[in-house]
Amino acid sequence: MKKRLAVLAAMSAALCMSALTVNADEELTVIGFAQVGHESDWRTASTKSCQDVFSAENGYDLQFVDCDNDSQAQLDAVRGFIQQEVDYIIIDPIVSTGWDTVLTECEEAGIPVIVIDRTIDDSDKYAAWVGSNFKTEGLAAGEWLKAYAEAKGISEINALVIEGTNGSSAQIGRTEGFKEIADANGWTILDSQDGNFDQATGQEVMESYCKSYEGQFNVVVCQNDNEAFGAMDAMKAAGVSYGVDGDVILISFDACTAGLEYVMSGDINADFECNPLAAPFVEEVIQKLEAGEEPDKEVYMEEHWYVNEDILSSITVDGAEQPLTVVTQEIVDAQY
Ligand code: GYE
Repeated sequence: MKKRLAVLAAMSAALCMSALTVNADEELTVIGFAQVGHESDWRTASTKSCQDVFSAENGYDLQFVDCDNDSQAQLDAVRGFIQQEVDYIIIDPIVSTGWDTVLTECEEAGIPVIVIDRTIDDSDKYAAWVGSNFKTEGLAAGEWLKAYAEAKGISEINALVIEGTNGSSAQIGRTEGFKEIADANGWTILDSQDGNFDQATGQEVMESYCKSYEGQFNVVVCQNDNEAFGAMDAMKAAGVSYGVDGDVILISFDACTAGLEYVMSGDINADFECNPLAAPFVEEVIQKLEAGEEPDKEVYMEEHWYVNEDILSSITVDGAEQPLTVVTQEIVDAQY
């Protein structure tokens, strides 16, 4: 339901309205956003992207729910939006299954759903999805490691993986992609455990890995930067050296600002970007729906692969050649 801008109208006399693009008598488009939680830098950037685009100044009333990684809370949030009769619902699904019933309820209420970031894999009752190909990210990490190991004369790979939240499409895709390359090259994955996409859990998992696999691993793959930050603390405490000058190759995903700083300093060898700034593309979907047009069902975000050393210029992922970018201060400054 469109909300009258009564409050803004009252405020308009006191405020300088010249910067606002919305007139006091216009209606706000009400958007319910069921966000995963606040587990990572990536997530903070994703939330900010939505808050920036779906602001009152831009003509929106954003109803934001932080679901704190609780799938039931996320289903409840969506049902709450249906009761509120919002105009659109944005869902970043914590896990990829269990969605068909609630999406049917949205459909019956006539509320279009836009899925962002992680995918919903057991229902197609949504207008559009905007996000990343997580399997491609995992494949890229594997292809980079293969080329890097060859360039450095490393013949044996014994890897430890710290996975993202179990059942999320980001975890499933990155795990599958990396494993495909590992299997094709006869690498050993010593262990692969859930690090919940957060720093504290990443650190805990790495602490236990350092005890269980002491002296046995030469690669650590963290499925996001915050887990990598925790893993670095754990390795430091255990006396394990990592990064460009270390004994352990450290690979990460997301490429948030802090992640890229660690790539630049050589603590993380390679970081595979996942772009969280989806909201402008979501707005395009909404504008198409408002105009009665059919939006593309899938919109992929553009992303880059970042490294410290200038020894490989590209990798081939799924048949396509993709550049590797050496991180500079300029890149860090421009990153989300
Ligand atoms: O990699 C991680 C976040 O779903 C792609 O979730 C996203 C992941 C991202 O918490 O940092």
